[in-house]
Amino acid sequence: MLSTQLINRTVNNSGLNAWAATKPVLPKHWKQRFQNWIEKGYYADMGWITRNIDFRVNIKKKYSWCQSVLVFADNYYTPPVHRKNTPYVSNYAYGENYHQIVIEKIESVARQLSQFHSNLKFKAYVDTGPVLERAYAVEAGLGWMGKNNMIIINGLGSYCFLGILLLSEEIEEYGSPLPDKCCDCSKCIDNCPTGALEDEYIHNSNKCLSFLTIEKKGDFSNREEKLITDTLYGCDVCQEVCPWNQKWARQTKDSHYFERRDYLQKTKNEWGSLTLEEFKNKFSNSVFKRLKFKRLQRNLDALD
Ligand code: B12
Ligand code: SF4
Ligand code: SF4
Repeated sequence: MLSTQLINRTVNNSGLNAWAATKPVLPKHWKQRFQNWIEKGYYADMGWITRNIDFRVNIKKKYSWCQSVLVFADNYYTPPVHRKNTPYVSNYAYGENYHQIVIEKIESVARQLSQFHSNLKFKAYVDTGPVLERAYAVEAGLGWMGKNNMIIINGLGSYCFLGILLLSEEIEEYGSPLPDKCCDCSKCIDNCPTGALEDEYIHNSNKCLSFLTIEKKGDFSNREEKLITDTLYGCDVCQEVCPWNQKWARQTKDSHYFERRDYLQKTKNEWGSLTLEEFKNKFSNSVFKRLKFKRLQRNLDALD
């Protein structure tokens, strides 16, 4: 059994901002919600997400040793850089590749815990496995799920990466879902520039600027191109308008998350003159790398 006090201490040492814990098997309604989303085709061309459905909601399917799931939040927020004449780049792309940063922090927690439990088995994920991270975050009580599908954490807001740590030990205290604080608000739905938030909790990736500018392979259709307007990489509109972010979002203390801030304040022409060589050098350890040079050009061509 791992004590709450011990976990608190290791998390404080790691630089992560919050944690909560739950069991490895999610309540049944999460699978149902996920399947509805798939059936409607809201996953666009991310076919990989339709696989491993049982594991996404039940970690025991693959890791029978798993007794507990710790879910972490890492604040990455810095004030937005874009100006009127600079293409829009979302906040999470201002820094180094978050997968590596968050996973290192989580593994440092695991290593510290292992010093007290020599047989402890663990496995960390930050987008790196087929797990419904946001559903685990809700069940653990790390935050509540906003109507924009983002996990909003009390005192921090939603500009936080999530990551999970599977553990082979029981822990002293498990969390439970928090009360919803969206209440009558619908600002994220009303302000989504493309109508991708079709209803409360209903996110259609086919229309989402984040999907179109980051994940979509190949050329844009005419319909898609019209949606792009000023967006070069990702979208934060449904977070920017959220009253809870306006109240709670604070600059992260982790400088890895804002290393490229100034570099990203480029006009469309400046972006257009970037060479392949410069792209590779500047973005070798950035989420931009996922885009590849060709899709950066595609996005630039689609800008108004
Ligand atoms: C695929 C993916 C995407 C896709 C699809 C988005 C989506 N809505 O799922 C695209 C590329 C569009 C995307 C965009 C973004 N993403 Co993304 N994405 C993922 C990924 C890899 C899987 C998500 C997934 O499984 N989606 C499937 C859908 C069905 O699940 P869901 O969003 O949890 O949807 C739930 C609701 O529909 C809910 N539901 C339905 N009815 C009801 C009713 C009630 C009452 C409730 C409470 C819930 C509910 O049930 C569904 C099942 O869980 C996760 C990492 C991971 N492994 O979890 C990151 C992740 C979700 N993304 C993240 C981020 C930061 C973003 C962006 C902000 C990036 C950006 N700035 O451009 C945007 C935000 C868009 C948005 N509003 O969701 C973070 C979110 C952090 C947080 N605080 O919530 C994650 C967790 C990555 C990470 N490790 O930090 N993403
Ligand atoms: S990320 Fe942008 S396009 Fe996607 S749902 Fe949020 S506001 Fe809409
Ligand atoms: S904008 Fe309003 S409805 Fe949307 S997530 Fe924030 S509080 Fe909830």
